[in-house]
Amino acid sequence: MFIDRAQITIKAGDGGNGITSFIHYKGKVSGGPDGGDGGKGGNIIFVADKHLSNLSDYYYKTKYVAENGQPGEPKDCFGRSGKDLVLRVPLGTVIRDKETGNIIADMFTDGQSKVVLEGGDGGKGNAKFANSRRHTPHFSQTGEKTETKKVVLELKTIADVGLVGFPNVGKSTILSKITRARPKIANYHFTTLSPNLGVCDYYDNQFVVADIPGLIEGASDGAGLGIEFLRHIERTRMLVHVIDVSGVEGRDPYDDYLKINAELKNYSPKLAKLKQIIVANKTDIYGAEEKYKEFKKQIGRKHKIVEVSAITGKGLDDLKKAVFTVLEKLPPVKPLEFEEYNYVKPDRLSYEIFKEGETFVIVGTLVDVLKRNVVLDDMNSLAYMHKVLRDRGIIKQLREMGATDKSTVIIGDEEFEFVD
Ligand SMILES: Nc1nc2c(ncn2[C@@H]2O[C@H](COP(=O)(O)OP(=O)(O)OP(=O)(O)O)[C@@H](O)[C@H]2O)c(=O)[nH]1
Ligand SMILES: [Mg+2]
Repeated sequence: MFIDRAQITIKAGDGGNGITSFIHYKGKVSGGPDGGDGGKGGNIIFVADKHLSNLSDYYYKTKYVAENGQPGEPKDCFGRSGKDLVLRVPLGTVIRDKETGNIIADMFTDGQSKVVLEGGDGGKGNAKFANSRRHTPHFSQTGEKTETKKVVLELKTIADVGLVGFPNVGKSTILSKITRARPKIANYHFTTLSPNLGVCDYYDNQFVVADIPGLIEGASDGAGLGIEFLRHIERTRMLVHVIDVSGVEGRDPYDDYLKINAELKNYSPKLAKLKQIIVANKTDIYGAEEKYKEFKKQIGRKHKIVEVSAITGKGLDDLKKAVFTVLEKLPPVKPLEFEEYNYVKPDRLSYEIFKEGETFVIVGTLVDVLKRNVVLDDMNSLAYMHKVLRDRGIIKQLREMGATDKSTVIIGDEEFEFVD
């Protein structure tokens, strides 16, 4: 099955807990703390892979969880880190945050990788909390817990040229003649159900052509196969608008032209504004000549028209040349533009408070941040720290845990008197 959109839930690994342990000698506790740190949780990493053509894997399996970090061990041993989970996606996959709709990444080039979720940090073992005043800390830090995230994967094919037109006008036939692609071709509507890609050689140059299902009037309201698949030509540089000028199906070529453009515009005004070359196809059919002349007049100078017969091959070299001449003047396909995404862990500023008699020890990532930002002999800096402690509810929590004027609060390597 061709799947070009999927919604999955991802979660990076939790950090392993640090542990509390003391040096044992012949079965007796004899010494200082030796509890090791927990390992880091595995990341969720997306990688673009040119060998993949659609997102079907993510349709069947929708939950992806990276491995957790292992807890620390005695003798100062670190817990093993969780393995990263690598999710391979086809080129052109756009990853979005389900909740905000923001683009997280556009997986544009083969091998490109993006860490979308970072594993939780391991907790520190009690060995890390020992210092000159605190020889035997009886506490260790828990590993950082990670949260799940829902992301939407959407394939937006990367191609230079998009073939558009009514069903059965010969789009797939043209692709099969100017590239080595072998799409299904048949004399009925909606033969093509998912995009086909082909590479067209033009002397020493190459361009990628995307053939998509046919459009009909009302497609933007869901008629026929709808307009969803237009996302596959959304980032093309130009369109080749294929018209059956023989009128064998009883429609008027110029009317077809207007209707397709109206549907393109309904999907996206930007898509409708892309440069178009018109291909007048099926000119081998009896009576097509007359209709073509009329059609050419109606199009006037709006677009370049190339007269072809995909069946006999007439005009296909002219078509390649016309397409290449336009492409030459256009910038290459570029990744989507979006604000750079950097995942911020929700509990980046986590902390825990441990009580040891009249002493309260605050540990956690918040402490690391404070340590970096606070200059101890600077009054403003200390006031800032007090504000952070108050804003985060830490002062309140300390009071609830029984802190009084006589209590000592330890933050990192520093001791403070508790001031309410
Ligand atoms: N006589 C004639 N028949 C053609 C020509 N080009 C395509 N056909 C025929 O038209 C029919 C439809 O061709 P396709 O290439 O499948 O058309 P399509 O536009 O891809 O159709 P959908 O995938 O349904 O949108 C097939 O029977 C082709 O053999 C042509 O230049 N002349
Ligand atoms: Mg087709």
